[in-house]
Amino acid sequence: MSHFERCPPYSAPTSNWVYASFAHRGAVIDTLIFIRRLHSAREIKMLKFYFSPSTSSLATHIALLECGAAFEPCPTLMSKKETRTPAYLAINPNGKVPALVTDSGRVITEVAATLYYLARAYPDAGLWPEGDIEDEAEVVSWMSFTASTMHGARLGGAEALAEAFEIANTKLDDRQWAIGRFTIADIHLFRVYWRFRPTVDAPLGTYPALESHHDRMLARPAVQKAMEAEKEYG
Ligand SMILES: N[C@@H](CCC(=O)N[C@@H](CS)C(=O)NCC(=O)O)C(=O)O
Repeated sequence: MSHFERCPPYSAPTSNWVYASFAHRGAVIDTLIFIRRLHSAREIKMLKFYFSPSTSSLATHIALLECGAAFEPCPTLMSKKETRTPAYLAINPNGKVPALVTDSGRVITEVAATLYYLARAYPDAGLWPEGDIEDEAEVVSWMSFTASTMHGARLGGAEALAEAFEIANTKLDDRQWAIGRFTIADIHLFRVYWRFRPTVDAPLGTYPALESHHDRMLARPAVQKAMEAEKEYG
């Protein structure tokens, strides 16, 4: 059975228990109980999450886990060109992951938009600086910078990436987190730096603020869990 048969576009969710496919059965019982409790206390949301391991969608995966969201993983492997199949292009005509499909059947694409949706849909996770207009604007600023300047720099190779890392390092300065407190901006920034730091291959100490941000992110359980879960898919 192909992954699209398992995750048909726009079909109604059938179960709350699908996250189990991400992990070994015995190990997920506690998680399932947690998700059940969480969703009995609030409006039930079931999201479909289209992803390819270790790509841009890792940011969305981390945010899903930070939020304790119930979701159905829909692996869409770049290595098998599954992002370019007619079935997937019907979900995201841009042929990129991530994509999230909400309960209502609406498709949300682009890392920044998926992170924003999750942060607002799960306010208890505290990933969005609700109500402080300057903080909100700064999160948008960081995510625009990460998506365009930083991620875009990969097309220019190591030199362009190094330039973008230098800017990010200066912007971070002595802050622990991008806007001073942990938000979706940190998840986005981490994913791009993590993915492209081997390309730049700079000696430790070149980007001190970015490096400690990276280590701080790696210490978060949601980051570790997302990375571990994605190993299953190659
Ligand atoms: N601007 C997009 C970029 C997403 C992106 O580049 N995704 C890549 C993986 S890192 C992808 O899905 N590529 C598949 C393809 O080009 O076939 C976003 O922020 O979501």
